[in-house]
Amino acid sequence: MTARLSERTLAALPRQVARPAYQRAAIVPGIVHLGLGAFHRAHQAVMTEAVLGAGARDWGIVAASLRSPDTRDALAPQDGLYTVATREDDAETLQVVGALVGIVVAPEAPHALLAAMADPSVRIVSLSVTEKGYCHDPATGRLDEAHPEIRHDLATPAAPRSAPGFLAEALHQRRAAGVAPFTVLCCDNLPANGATVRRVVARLASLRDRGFGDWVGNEVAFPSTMVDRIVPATTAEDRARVGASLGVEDAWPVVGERFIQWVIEDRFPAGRPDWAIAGATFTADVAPFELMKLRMLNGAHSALAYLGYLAGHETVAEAAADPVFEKFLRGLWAEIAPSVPPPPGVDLGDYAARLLARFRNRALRHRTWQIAMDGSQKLPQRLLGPLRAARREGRPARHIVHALAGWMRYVIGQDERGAAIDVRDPLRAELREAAAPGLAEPRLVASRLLGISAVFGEDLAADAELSRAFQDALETLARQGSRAGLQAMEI
Ligand code: CS2
Repeated sequence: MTARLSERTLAALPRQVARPAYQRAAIVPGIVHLGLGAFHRAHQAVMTEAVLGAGARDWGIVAASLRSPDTRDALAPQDGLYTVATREDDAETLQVVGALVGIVVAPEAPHALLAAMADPSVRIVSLSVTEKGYCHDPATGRLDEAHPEIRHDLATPAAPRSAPGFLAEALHQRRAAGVAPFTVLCCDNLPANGATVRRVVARLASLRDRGFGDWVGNEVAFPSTMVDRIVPATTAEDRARVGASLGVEDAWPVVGERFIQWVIEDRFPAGRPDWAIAGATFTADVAPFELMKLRMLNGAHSALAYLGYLAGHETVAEAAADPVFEKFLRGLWAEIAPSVPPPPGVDLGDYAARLLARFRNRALRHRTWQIAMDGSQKLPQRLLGPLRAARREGRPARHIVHALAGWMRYVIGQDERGAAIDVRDPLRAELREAAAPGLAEPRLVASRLLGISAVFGEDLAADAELSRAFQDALETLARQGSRAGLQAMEI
């Protein structure tokens, strides 16, 4: 049996594998991170690793899984160590990261997690819990007060389940103990993510006690961030390949592209690591970076996910290499770009060209199915924002509408060969009900889905011309299929 990656085996790794350049035992936790997924481990943890490597000691990360014990079970026997494999086509580099100095599984030990968050040495609580983890209404960005986890957390605040519930209770404990609040650092792809999380947590807090809600709204900092690195779910093949290169087993490495970007609003009253040394950008205004990334990158990703999946493309790299899709992407970007005020020094044409190259990275198997998940939570900021801007300004939006119709076609739940699609979405029941008339009645399905206000708000369904455009697009997709439908688009 091969040995396992751990403190003990670290010294025996091949020379070219980067590893912690500091004494891990001397590191004190300064950050609690909620959401121990692949993205965090390849993004914020890597940037923090560089800060620790440069000599800072007080920014170790205690990371918490809010659901499953799987990552803890994989990493605990490895002393929290794991590998980041950076791949671009044929090139690969490996780095073992030591920044995770503690791992908690929230459902097993909610009190231990709260104690870590309430510890005065912790000055930042960061999050990557995906869009749906905030228990908000995606169309309005407000707390969904009927959400089962929110109802639970209001009934039992001292043993929460949701991310907002943990934030509210830990802040409550700090306030009661006279400890300054931590800064809440959202690392998810939400629009105006700092302000959105502030609104959600302050509302939850005020449902507990009005004065507490005001305190959260006024005294706690929620800087906004734009986060970017493509990090697909790790596969069995990735594990085997990384293990072979290391010479020891790593039960859960992560694999990502070389590109990494983090733009952070510089508002950390309790202090922060100097992530700039790892390439992060601190700025007063994240909004233009965030709009560009959510709309140009994530919007195109979702379009490729639905239309690509339907066309039989298993990965983004496959879809983006298909000339029919490339042409579609160019048309989509041309419609999205006018809704994006370019951040200082950025040319949107160059940005789009770079995105196409990133999507085509053959070394990543980023499944279209993975990105297709949770569309109801993603589409408002990715594609509906640009659609509203186009309608307001009288600009064409055929590609945007077609991409959204791709989602509608996808949630009908049957692929082009008649096989069932495993549609994952917190609104799955509602989507399934709306899409029930199925492929036989695409026009009806389009208007029923458009009527789901948690996704589309009230305004889009009221736009008669737009409703017809959705009906036409879904009919084309249902009749002709995704790829032939794109070919038939007269652009
Ligand atoms: C993707 C993102 O899964 C998805 O919805 O669009 O995870 C994307 O890969 C990242 O935001 C890239 O930074």
